[in-house]
Amino acid sequence: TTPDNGTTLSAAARAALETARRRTLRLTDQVTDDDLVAQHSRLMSPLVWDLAHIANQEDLWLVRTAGRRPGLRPDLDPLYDAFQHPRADRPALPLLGPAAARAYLTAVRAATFEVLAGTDTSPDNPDPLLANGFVFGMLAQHEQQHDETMLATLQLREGPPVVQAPAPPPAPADAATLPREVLVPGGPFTMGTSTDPWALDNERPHHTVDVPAFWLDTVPVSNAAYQAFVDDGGYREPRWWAPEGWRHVRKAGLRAPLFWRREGGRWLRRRFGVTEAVPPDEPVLHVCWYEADAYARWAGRRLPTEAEWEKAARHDPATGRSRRHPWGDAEPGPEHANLGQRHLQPAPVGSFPAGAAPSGARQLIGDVWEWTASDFDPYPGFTAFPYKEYSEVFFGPDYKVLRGGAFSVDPVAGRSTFRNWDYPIRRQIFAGFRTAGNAAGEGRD
Ligand code: AVJ
Ligand code: FE
Repeated sequence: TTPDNGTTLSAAARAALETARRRTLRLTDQVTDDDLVAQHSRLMSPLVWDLAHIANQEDLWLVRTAGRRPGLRPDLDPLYDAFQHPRADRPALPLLGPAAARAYLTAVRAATFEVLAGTDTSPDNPDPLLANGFVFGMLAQHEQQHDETMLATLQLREGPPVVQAPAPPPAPADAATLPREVLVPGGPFTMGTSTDPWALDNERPHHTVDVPAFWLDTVPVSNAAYQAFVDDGGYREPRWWAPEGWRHVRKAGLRAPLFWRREGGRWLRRRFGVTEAVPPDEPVLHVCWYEADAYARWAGRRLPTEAEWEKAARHDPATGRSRRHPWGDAEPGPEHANLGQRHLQPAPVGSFPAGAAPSGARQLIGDVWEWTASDFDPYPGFTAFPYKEYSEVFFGPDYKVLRGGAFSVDPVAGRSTFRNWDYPIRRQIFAGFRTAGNAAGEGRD
């Protein structure tokens, strides 16, 4: 549950920063220096940029801002400012090399821990950046987001594998007999949070939203279900697609999810350097918003709105309260959700009965990010904190919201209020979806 004093939050911040750092190093320790500086995709930075950017943001926010120290390399700020250089241009910048980037990470981290040890992280600290250790939690979440980005870069990279992890456990026995959909009763619920200590600005403040009853898929859409859409000619049929989606399908020549390939009459899929038959019972992955939207229309369904998704993931009809997670307020454990890069793939649909929501929906947290129907907009009463470039500059119709987090996401960001966003054409993120349907007049609570 939520830690409630400075000591607990200090220890939690330290642990979260250490977990992220172990992952940062693990993701890159099998990668050669040439590979670290290479551009594996124009959509991504060279990995060596991510490494030094992680260090530079920590230098800026923890050493200089929280610690009021001169910092280690303020001169590097322009080079590692994501807004000054688009990803495609970053390989040409005079970046720190791999050894220098790693040394920068280590040096900043030593200073960070000195700052943390001297910081009052109790809720009473009048500085909102320091109260509850917020800025330390924010930087742990920042690093884990770049760990996810680096994992996406490694997925795009051609060549033999440089990351491995054990497969998740097989689906539980009841996975085959779950109802196709669950009913989420209508009525108001509390969306967002004003109290979660490390919730980011876009998750705040909490507010009441009246969500009519709706049906939601019990589990994410599987590869088998999605393949039925592909095999039915879904990518050749304009009526399933939003107009801009159809233009994109034509222009980009989309025929199936990213990393799928047709060979000898069957679908193969490349994952982290290994090619295998598409596993039918895994959630579909690497589809863009337009593909998710088209599939839903083909299936006679629609994507859930962001409010519907969050209600399904948090609202407890028995108490009227919004929980932190679908299963309750307990921290995510391995029995609840596939998070934290323990496995480098989603678990089969129907996994994690212990992580089910009150409605019976499973896998809302972990496994795959889920596209929602909604644009990335601020909640009523939103204030940018601590900087406009985290969320505010992205608000508007250009971005669609994703919820729930994938196997790539650390538990530090695996809460049901967390919001992710991307362009509706993007497929390199670890995104799938589930569908919804109206249930007018049914089951108001
Ligand atoms: C929230 C995943 C869209 O990667 O652009 C990283 C997270 N913000 N550094 C991104 C982020 C600043 C952000 N997303
Ligand atoms: Fe960043």
